[in-house]
Amino acid sequence: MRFPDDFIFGGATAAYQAEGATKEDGKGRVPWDSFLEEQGRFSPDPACDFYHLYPEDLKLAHDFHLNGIRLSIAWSRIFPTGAGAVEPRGVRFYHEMFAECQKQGVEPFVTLNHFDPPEAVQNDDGWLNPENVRKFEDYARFCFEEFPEIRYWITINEPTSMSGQQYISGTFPPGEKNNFFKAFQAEHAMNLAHARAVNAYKEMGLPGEIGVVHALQTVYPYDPDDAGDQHAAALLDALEDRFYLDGTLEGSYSDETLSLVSEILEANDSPMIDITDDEVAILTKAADQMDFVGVNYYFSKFEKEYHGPSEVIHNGTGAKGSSVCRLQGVGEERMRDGIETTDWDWAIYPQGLYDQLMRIKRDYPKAGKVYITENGIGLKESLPADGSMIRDQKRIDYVSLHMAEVLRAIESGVDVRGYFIWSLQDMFSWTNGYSKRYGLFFVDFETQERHPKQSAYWFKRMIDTKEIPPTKEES
Ligand code: BGP
Repeated sequence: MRFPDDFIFGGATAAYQAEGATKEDGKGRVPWDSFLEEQGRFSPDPACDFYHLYPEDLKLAHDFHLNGIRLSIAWSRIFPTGAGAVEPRGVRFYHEMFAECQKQGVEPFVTLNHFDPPEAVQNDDGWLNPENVRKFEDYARFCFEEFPEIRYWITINEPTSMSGQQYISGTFPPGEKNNFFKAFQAEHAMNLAHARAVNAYKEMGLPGEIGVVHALQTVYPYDPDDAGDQHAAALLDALEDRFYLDGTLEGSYSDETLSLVSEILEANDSPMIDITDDEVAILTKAADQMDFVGVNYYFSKFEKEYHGPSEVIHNGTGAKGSSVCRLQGVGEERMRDGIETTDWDWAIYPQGLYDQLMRIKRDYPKAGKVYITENGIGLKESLPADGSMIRDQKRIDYVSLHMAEVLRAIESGVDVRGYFIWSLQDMFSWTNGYSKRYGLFFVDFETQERHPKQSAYWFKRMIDTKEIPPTKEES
C-alpha cells in the first residue's frame, strides 16, 4: 500500500527548542529562561539557531523533498509580556521565515503555543487564570489576521504534557509536584483556550484549517486479565488522553471520564475541578467546527494497580532503566517483558499508534482529518571521526515500523493526511538537553553545521516512492 499523492511528509520543530536567540529583537522572557538558568544543566541558546539559520534548514527540507514543516510562533516574540504592545521585529521575523517556507515549497503548520507562554503570563497563575485564557485568544486573533499566508494553524501543543509536567512530575516550570487538582484545572483551561481560538478563527471566516495537537500514549493494563490493572490503565488513560480528547474532539466530558477524574482527585484529597456549562458550550462549538487533530505518538504505557504515594523519577540523561512512575490514585508504570525500550525508557510499541488512531475513529467521530504531528526516536549520536555519514539505523527501523501502522490505519479508514517526523534537525530537548537527538539532520552545536543522517536519505526515498522503503541498504 502507498501513501496518498498529496500526503504531507514533514519535519517538526518548536520555537523554543530550535530558534535560540532568546534575548534578541525584543523577545520577552518565558518561564523556561529562569528554570533552565537555575538548573544550570544546559542553555536554550543557541539551540540549533533556527532564528538565523532557517534559510539553510528550509533549503535542506526542500532538497530532501519534504513538503511540510511544523513550527511554532513564540508568543513572547510578538507580545513580550503576553498582551499590550506588539514587538514588530518578532512579527517581521515570522513573515520572513514563512515566506522562505513558501519559496522552498515546504508548507508551514504553525502552532500558536508550544510549551512557552510568556513569563508574565505564567507568573500571573498561567493557564489557571481565566484572564490568560482571554489573552491567548487575543494573541491568536492577532496572528490569524497578521499572517494570512498561513493555511494550517494548531492552537496548543500537548495540553496534557504541559499540565502534567508543570504540576505533577514538576519537570516543567513552575515545577510543582503531585498537584492533580491544578493539573486537571490547567488542562481544562487549555482546552478552553484552544476552543476560544478555534471559534475566533471560524468567526473571522478565514479559509485555512485549524486543529489541536495531543500527545497520545496508548495505555494497556500490565496484565490484560487482571481487573485491578485494567482499572489502573483506565485511570491513567483518563489522566493522559481521555480528559482532553473529550474536551477538544467531542467538546464535552463524558460521565465516565469525569468519574475517573474525580476518583483520581479524591484519592489525592483534592476537590473536583470547576467546569461550567458555559465553558462546555464553548468547547462543543469548537469541536463541531475544528478541521483536524494532530497526534504526537512516541510510546505506549503498561499500567499496574498501585495504591501507594506518588513517586516519579524522571530519566533526563538517557540512563536506561532509571525511570519510576507511580501515581497516587492512578497506578504504576511497569514495562512488559520483551518490549524494547529507548535509553530514555520509552517503550517502542508501534501497534500503540494504530490502536490510538482506531480509538479516535471509534470514540470521537467528529475528529475528521488526522495528522501525525510528531513521531520519532531520541538517540545519543555523534559525528564519526572519519567524516562519514551518521548511520542511524535505529531511527530508520523506528520510523518504518510506525509508518507501517499509519498505512494500516489509513487502510482501516482513518483519514490520516500527513506525518511529521520529530524532528527536522537536532535541537534541544526540554528536560534532556542536547544529548537526546531526534533530527533527520545532525547539528554540530559548536559550529552549527548540518549533516544529513542516513535516515534523511531513507525518508526522501519514502517521499519519492510514497512507499515504505526497505530498512537496509542492500535489500
Ligand atoms: C513532545 C514535544 C516536543 C519534543 C518531543 C520529544 O512531547 O511536543 O517538544 O520535545 O516531545 O520529547 P523529549 O524532548 O522529552 O524527548
